[in-house]
Amino acid sequence: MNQEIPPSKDPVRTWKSEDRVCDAASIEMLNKAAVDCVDTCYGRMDTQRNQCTFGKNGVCCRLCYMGPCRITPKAPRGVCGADADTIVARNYVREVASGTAAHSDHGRHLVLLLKKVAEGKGGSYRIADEQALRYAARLYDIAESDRTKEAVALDLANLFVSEFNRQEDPLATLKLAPIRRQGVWRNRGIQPSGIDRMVVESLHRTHMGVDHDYRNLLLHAFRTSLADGWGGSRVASIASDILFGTPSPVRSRANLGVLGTKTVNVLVHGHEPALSEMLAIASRDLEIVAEAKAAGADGVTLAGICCTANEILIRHGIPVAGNFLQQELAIITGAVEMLITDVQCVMPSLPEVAQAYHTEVVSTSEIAKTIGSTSLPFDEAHAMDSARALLRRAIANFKNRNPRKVTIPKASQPLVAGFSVAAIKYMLGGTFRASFRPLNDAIIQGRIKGIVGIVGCSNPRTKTDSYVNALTRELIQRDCIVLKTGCAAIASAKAGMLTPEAALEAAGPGFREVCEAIGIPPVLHMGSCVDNSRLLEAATEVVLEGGLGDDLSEVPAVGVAPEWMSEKAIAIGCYFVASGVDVILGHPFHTGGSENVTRFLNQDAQELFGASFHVCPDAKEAADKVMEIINRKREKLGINRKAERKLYDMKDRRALNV
Ligand code: SF4
Ligand code: MSK
Repeated sequence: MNQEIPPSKDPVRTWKSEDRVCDAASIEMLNKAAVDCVDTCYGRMDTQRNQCTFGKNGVCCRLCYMGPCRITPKAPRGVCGADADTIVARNYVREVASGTAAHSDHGRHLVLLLKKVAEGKGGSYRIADEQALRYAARLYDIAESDRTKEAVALDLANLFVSEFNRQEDPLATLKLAPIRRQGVWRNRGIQPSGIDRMVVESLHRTHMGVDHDYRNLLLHAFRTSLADGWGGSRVASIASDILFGTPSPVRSRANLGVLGTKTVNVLVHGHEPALSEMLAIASRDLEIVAEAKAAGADGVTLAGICCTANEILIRHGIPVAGNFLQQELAIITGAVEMLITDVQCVMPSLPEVAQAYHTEVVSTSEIAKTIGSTSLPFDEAHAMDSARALLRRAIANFKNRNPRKVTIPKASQPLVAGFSVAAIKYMLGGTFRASFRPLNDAIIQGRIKGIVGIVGCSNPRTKTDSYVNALTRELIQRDCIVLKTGCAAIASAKAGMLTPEAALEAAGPGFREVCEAIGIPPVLHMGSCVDNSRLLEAATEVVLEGGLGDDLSEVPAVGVAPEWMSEKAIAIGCYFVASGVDVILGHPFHTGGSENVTRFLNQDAQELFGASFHVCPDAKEAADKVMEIINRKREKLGINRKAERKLYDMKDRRALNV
């Protein structure tokens, strides 16, 4: 069924696919898009190339109807008198608030679902991981012994609901951070109260005529982001693990080659796992498979795009079709019967792309509709019925597939994903002595130099996945363990970096020994972008284990967002910095119009939180910066001596408790 793609015939296109994307599957599909006369984000990036410098520098204000106002050397103040500092800072706060709202609303849905399950009104949902539930209850001082799991879940769900509603008290979840970090937040006056209140307050402060002090505004941006990372996102991950199971290492594959040539292909795309969990179960239902066969297919292939993909990958091993910039390319294969969307990172162009093929785009969230897609709101009370109905609709669409329009790329790579903190602890220490000790020891001995979280999106302004993959290779070669989430994790999967074998080939000598002894890939896939809170959870475990400082700012750890694009990424960056972890950005925020705001984020934050933002447009430069930060922290901890090279024998392996 695969067809050869001739070179681009598109007279308008002035670029080559291989200059815009890295992997073979994406190159093939971008070439096919040209032949099929289908527009994609790469073409639209060109038509938008002349981007507004006022917007880019953050100096356009349209907060009231005396404006819009733009700041220039000749017009240094808006009509109301706001200067560049105020305007840039207000725009930034709104970005952080939007990112926080997106993650936290996702968290809210899961918390409300947990509450329904606890009350016996959860329909097809149940508590999948009682151990995770009881562990979480203990973290929040909720009595759990001699109580039913439903009673414990109800108390926990109610506490989580109150995290959204709190009016004055700080979030209860803040206490999951190291004690010293909690003190930093208290002393700086940025302990967030209720998540909803922080977002509302962000909008209030940035309304015309309220908060004009850029420093006060930016402190609130950090405070709001903490309500995300140590609030909405954190409870989202905890509730997901309880409802759907805590991820543990699982094998699968990634890239468009996971689509079936003879199966009904159904893709899930977005972020919320409630529906996709049911689809994962329903797609293996014998009745559904039989119906697919009756329709002339060999069965059903369920795969994912973006973070919904990550959610069902890390729990069920469902393959990943692609990351953010492959959502249009997946439809262009001509082999997708249905693309099911929920919320966030869904391009409004999808129905238009789908018009060239037979794909039905179905939106399932009341709050996320697109003209041209079929709106079938997901009925959580009858979740399994909803999932089956969607699959049946996709099966019915199989007959409309046009073989002449189908090209499924061959490329797909094997991977291991699902490294929750509990799973890492277990791998390091076994069931009875699960602990981060071996990791801390490896860092102290210098076999591992530090921990680097590489996270975030892909962005058509640069060659897709190229920075992420170059940086990842560079860092594991320099003996850093790399933790990944979101679309950056999928980029590594497509590049074959999520296998234990990748360590043998690409890791530095010290790190390779550790990977071999434990049997882990050099790059650990920890989940979706809401799961960035898991990275801070892991860093907290390192602090609690001892020997690497008392605070997150002392741990040799850095965050990098190479190809980010979303407001959620800004919120994530802020909560990393406010937590004491330096963050390197592949491209800057829209804050260049204010020297003061830029200095606050890139320098002053260091004084306040022990971490700040850094901008490195080049992967090699970013790797050097990462090592500079890590070595500085190692120096301060007194562990920056050269590691003694030594191969692990059986005694050493036993000492690692594996
Ligand atoms: Fe212009 Fe001030 Fe209104 Fe913004 S708030 S649009 S700067 S007048
Ligand atoms: S999906 S926010 S493009 S990581 Fe989470 Fe990917 Fe970024 Fe969306």
